[in-house]
Amino acid sequence: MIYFASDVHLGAGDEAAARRVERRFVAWLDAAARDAEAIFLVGDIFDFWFEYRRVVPKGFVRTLGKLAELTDRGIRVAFFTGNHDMWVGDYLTRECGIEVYTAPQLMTLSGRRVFVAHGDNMKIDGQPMLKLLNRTFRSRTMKRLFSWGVHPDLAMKFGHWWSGKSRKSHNNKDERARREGTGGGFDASLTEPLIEYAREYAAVHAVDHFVFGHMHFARDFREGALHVVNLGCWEKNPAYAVLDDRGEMTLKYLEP
Ligand SMILES: [Mn+2]
Repeated sequence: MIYFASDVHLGAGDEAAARRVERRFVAWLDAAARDAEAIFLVGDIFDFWFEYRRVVPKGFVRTLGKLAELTDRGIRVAFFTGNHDMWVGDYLTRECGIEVYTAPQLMTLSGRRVFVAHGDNMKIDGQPMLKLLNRTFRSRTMKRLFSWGVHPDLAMKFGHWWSGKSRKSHNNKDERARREGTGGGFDASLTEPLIEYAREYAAVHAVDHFVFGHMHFARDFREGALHVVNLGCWEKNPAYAVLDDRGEMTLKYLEP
């Protein structure tokens, strides 16, 4: 079995809330590890992460310890960076044995072609400001500037402020969707850009399943041969996906 989860946003909110989410995530990892051949973490696992050559952020010990334990046992762990944790360096690989991917991947898993991506930076041509921000934050210069010019405590303070702001704007979108009566408190149309991306990609590549995070809305979308799974966020809409040995992919919901 291969498991997929995203948008855990470890470290978000107050200390008690963050600890609750982390315990739950570690319990989920434990449960998955019973029959997991691989675990795919599809972005925004950390609400904010920035690592220096010799310094990593405080916290996350339960998660890091568990991930190291799983890879020591021979379970493959693949980590895709999201827009909140794009600054992951080589620490997770060297210390925890995790494979890190910074770009979307088309992989063969359980005999199926599976496209995996966090889902940020896709279909955002109509949003020049977002495009510019993405480019700035991803640039090597920005990373170097932070590494050498900003005290770690200050960098973390900025990062948490920025992450909180970004999550809030996401939540406001949900709130708007609720007011406009799309129901359930979440708006399925949020996932449309990614579904559109998948449609276009599938027109020129053979893909059995698409897996995305980012939109914080769990959705299992099928249209003819197209299958797109959107993983939910752990704070409000927790869900994960399982790819079984026959190559079937299923979205499973957890209690919010
Ligand atoms: Mn997210």
